[in-house]
Amino acid sequence: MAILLLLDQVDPTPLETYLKSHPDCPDVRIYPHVGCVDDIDTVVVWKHPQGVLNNFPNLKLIASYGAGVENILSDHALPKDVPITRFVDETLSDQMAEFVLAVILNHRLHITHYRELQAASVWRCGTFLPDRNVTILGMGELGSTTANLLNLNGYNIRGWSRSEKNIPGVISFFGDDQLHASIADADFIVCLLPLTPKTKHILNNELFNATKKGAFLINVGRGDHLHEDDLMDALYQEQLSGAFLDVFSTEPLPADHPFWRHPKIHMTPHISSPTDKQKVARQILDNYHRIKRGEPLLNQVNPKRSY
Ligand code: NDP
Ligand code: OXD
Repeated sequence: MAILLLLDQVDPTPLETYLKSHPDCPDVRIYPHVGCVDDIDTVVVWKHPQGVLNNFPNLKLIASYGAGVENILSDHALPKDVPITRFVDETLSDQMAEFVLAVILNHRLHITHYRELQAASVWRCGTFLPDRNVTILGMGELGSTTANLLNLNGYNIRGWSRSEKNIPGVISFFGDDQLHASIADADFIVCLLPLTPKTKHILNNELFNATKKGAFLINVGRGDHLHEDDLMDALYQEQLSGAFLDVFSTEPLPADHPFWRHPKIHMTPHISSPTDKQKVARQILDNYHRIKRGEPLLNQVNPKRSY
């Protein structure tokens, strides 16, 4: 039997090498070089071409290369009853927490702004922003680790999730009714939600107007969490003071997209927490063997919840 790597926008070669470095690894193939479709019992996917997962009659496992699974769950030809796993990992959570802290510090301490002044040979001193209220939307693996790191650094944290949380130093808000209350005092809104039918375009005018004027948005979840026109509007109206975006509805972001040149938008190309290939390789193999032994899987997704 064989593992098929179906990865878009990710070089499959390092993952193939890490997988094959383990003596318990079966045959590995890289799409589109599938060979006999009957051999494929596991697929590893990232932004895979929609519709292809149905081509493998002996498929037993769909493993996401990353934490987000929206691309898998929205596949119209997703084989029924094949378990789906995702990447959950301490390093992934720690990287994200560090990234969000860095974005907040950059904004409060005006680091990027001083680089711009340097380029113009301008000596001008400002003061640090006092802003320390952070609301994190999504208090799962990444959100809760981010909350803990920010809390240790003296930030006041509110977290919003589906279910109530009991995390020391974090005020928990939960359910649709408490969304606006969770962001009412936010200086920073951090989106770490999964993309689901319920969270699509959750970062919209209604939400921006429920926060205090001048809040700063950080989207490290998914591009489709954001209603792009509403962001442009909120920045123009100064309801938001700025936005840091790591994820976009279309990736790579088209060259003519207005975000590229917007003075209040700071962007990175979906790098806030990359998958560690060595670690994901081990998780994939562990689940491969769990399936064979009929054991419960690590980090199995619940499709009914959509994340
Ligand atoms: P988890 O599944 O661990 O956590 C998701 C959180 O969102 C949970 O707290 C969940 O609530 C909450 N949630 C989901 N739906 C709703 C809803 N309708 N209303 C309120 N809360 C909701 O996910 P991770 O923390 O592992 O990852 C989050 C996302 O981060 C990924 O799906 C991915 O899109 C993104 N990501 C981005 C990366 C990047 O490089 N930019 C890297 C990795 C991930 P509850 O706890 O009650 O279930
Ligand atoms: C992920 C990502 O979901 O990198 O893991 O976006």
